[in-house]
Amino acid sequence: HSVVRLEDYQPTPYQIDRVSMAFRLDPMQTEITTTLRMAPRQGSNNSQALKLQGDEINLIGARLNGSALDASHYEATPDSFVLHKPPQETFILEFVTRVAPDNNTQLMGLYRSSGTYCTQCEAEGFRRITYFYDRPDVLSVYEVRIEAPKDVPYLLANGNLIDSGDMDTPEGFDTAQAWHYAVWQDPFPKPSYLFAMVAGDLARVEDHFITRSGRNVALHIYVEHGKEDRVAYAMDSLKRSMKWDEDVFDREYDLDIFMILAVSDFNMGAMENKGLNIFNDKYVLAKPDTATDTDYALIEAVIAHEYFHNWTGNRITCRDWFQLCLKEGLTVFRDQEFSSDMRSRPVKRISDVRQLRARQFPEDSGPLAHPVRPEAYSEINNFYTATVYEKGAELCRMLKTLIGDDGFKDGLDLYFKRFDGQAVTIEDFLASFEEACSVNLTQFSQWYRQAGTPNLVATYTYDAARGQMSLTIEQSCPPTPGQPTKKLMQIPVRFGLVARDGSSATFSGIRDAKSGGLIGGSDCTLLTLTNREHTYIFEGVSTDALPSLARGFSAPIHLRTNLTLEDQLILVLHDTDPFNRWEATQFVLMDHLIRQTRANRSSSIAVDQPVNAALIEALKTCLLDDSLEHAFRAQLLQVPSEADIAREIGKNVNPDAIHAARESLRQELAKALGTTLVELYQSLQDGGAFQPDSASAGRRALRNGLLDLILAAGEGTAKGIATAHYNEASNMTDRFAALAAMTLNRSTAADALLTDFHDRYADDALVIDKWLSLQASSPQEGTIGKVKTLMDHPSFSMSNPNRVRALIGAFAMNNPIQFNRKDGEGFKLVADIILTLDRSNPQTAARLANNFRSWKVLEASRQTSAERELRRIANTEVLSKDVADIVNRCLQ
Ligand code: LEU
Repeated sequence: HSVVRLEDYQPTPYQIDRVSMAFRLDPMQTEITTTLRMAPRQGSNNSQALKLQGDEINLIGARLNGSALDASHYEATPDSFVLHKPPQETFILEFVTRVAPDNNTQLMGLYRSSGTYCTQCEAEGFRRITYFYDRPDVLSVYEVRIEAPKDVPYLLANGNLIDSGDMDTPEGFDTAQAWHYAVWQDPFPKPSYLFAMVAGDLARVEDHFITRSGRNVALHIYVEHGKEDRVAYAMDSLKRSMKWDEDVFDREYDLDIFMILAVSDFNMGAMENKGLNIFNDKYVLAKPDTATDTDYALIEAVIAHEYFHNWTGNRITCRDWFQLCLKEGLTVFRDQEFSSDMRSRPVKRISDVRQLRARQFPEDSGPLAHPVRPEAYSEINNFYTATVYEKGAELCRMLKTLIGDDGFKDGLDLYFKRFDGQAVTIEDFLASFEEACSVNLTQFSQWYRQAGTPNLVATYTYDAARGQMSLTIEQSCPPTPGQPTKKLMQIPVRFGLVARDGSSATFSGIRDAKSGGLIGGSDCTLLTLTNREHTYIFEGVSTDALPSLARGFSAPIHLRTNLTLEDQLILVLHDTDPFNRWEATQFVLMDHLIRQTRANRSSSIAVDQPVNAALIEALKTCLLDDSLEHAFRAQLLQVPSEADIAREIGKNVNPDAIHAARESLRQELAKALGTTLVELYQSLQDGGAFQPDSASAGRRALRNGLLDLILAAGEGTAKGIATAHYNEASNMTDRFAALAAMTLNRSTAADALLTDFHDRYADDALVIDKWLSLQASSPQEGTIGKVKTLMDHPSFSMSNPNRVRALIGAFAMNNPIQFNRKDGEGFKLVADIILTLDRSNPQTAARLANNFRSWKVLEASRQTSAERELRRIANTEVLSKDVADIVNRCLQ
């Protein structure tokens, strides 16, 4: 398969400034007439042929300047259209193409979901509708006419509705059926990936938003009939996003209407098409008895993300797909900031870092590692990754840390002003900050070019006699595919000092040990690493103190320090940075887990390591500290995940030993904390009506986290508590938490409640997804058989990506011991499904294949089984480019 390279970028020789399209809708034979107004691009070599992209295009006819083209003038295949002698001034090229939306199982281009016609064009779906320069640097104004029978009442596209009405039934259609049409015009030039068209028999929920300049924007959310009562939170999130973007980023909405459509068949989360966002319904629909607090938070974040794209993505877009992080990294950063303002900033930071470590760190340390701005790809769909999105967001956050809040605002304002209406690069983005803030970001830009998570090693010593602390920090970055050696990075390290006795520690200034130069005064909170090694001398340190480093996770790095367990426990209790309090807790827990895992492996009879008594005391203190948010305390209770532990161990991983270590730690913690857990649990009961706000969600999170830990100690009285928790729950958050805790802690009551849960929600696909995921995540030996059985369950469907992710994705992602089974059956099951799914939906199949990315860290026998399955996939005769790319990179 051919590789696309950043260095080969060339603008197109022709431009397309106007596109008009007419869709005559039919499930099996939609006819699309596309008219392109084109002209040679100024300064381009005009002798070049005109070559447009297609993908499975069925061409019915082509016309140039109104006359039919005969076959000698062009060459058309399903994948491309070449016009041999294109005119040298403005010309009109017209195509008639035909597609069958009902046969489109890839869910790219025009397809139907539960009867609704919809489109998905990012990244390269538009070329499945018509021939085009299907790349983000070709910006055109679109006018779209949609014709359909009247039993398809809503006809939508980007921009503003400019005309609609009745029409004659077109020739060849049943004359008993009346037809209508609508015409939409989008005044903003856009790339083809932002095109959208929708038609369906839907329910519409309406609201409006008045922008700060007084524009009244109609807000419409379209859902399946009967789901209208699940839209309120999405609508509320949208209005809050619109207001927040005005207040915080000075960005106002620019059309008179903003529409969202929720569909049940969607490959990804959601799509920011101009004025007409299309969403996976999972990120729109919520009511208290079907959605959990996590669902509510995700809806808020995804609604915001897609809305924020209107400026970061749509008004200013990417020059090419290598620049994907330009819009995605920045927009994730923006949605994270929004959620932090709406909810608890420290807790949001903790959960984002958990995500980053769970999804991005394994990517960055394995065969699929790539820079935030990659330099080559063979299938762009495979680069919608945690690295581009989440690490991309971290780079924006670091930039803000380095140049300060005001500088960041100035740089962004310049970026918006200078590049509005353009398709640009990361260099353009960084240049805005360099110019606005007079800084040099050359070294910083390495973050976009180099893959891999940098390692920092920090060593401190405290000299009481001189009142000095010396702190040495060394950086390195491991090799990644194609990048054996790395350049030094610019790394912001936020810090503070924490006195050993918990009082506040001050210092008078910081000097560079080598040059003696002053780095900062008594108010300094940021160290900026640029060399391989720095030694800082803190002078006038008031009391025996510890450094608290990388506060708020100030860079996406892996940090080792010479802080002892005792030192870390001081941070657990006294650090004023909530993130580092949590981080210190995780450190102490991880230390135990690593030792326990080692013990489990070295002897056939596992010997439980004693849990650090001071840790138990510290946890107890935190749990009972009412000055700490509930949600924060809930985070402290969550033991590092099995994947976290595997990553920390890094090689020769035995998932069974890790699982057992984590189980035994949870059990020991639960026993040691005993009544503290139960009493706190009981005090958190709440009788009021469900509210989705952050404080209420935090209280539920703590109560549910406590229940989970109580169950870990063994069934005893816990079974009764958990069963009551399930039965008496007044909302999905609590009911599902009880079910999950019982299932994952192997309660004997779990099976009966799983059946009850299914029967209560059998008709509710999104709730049944939770039921599927939970069973696939169960560590029990029988899970693999259960997953196979569930694939035959009437609720499961291989053609719906949400179902596939719920069952198979959860098995591969959330069930380390069953997916990585020693007998290889877990790998085999997932490989079989990848191969089956690849025939209908390669994009979703490739996503599943990503779960093999950490196979090389496993112990030898498991590596062998994983490799066997990867080779079996790679050697399959008919394989999509998507899956082949992932599997071949995994094997490299
Ligand atoms: N641009 C989308 C997003 O907001 C992704 C797309 C591929 C559906 O993440």
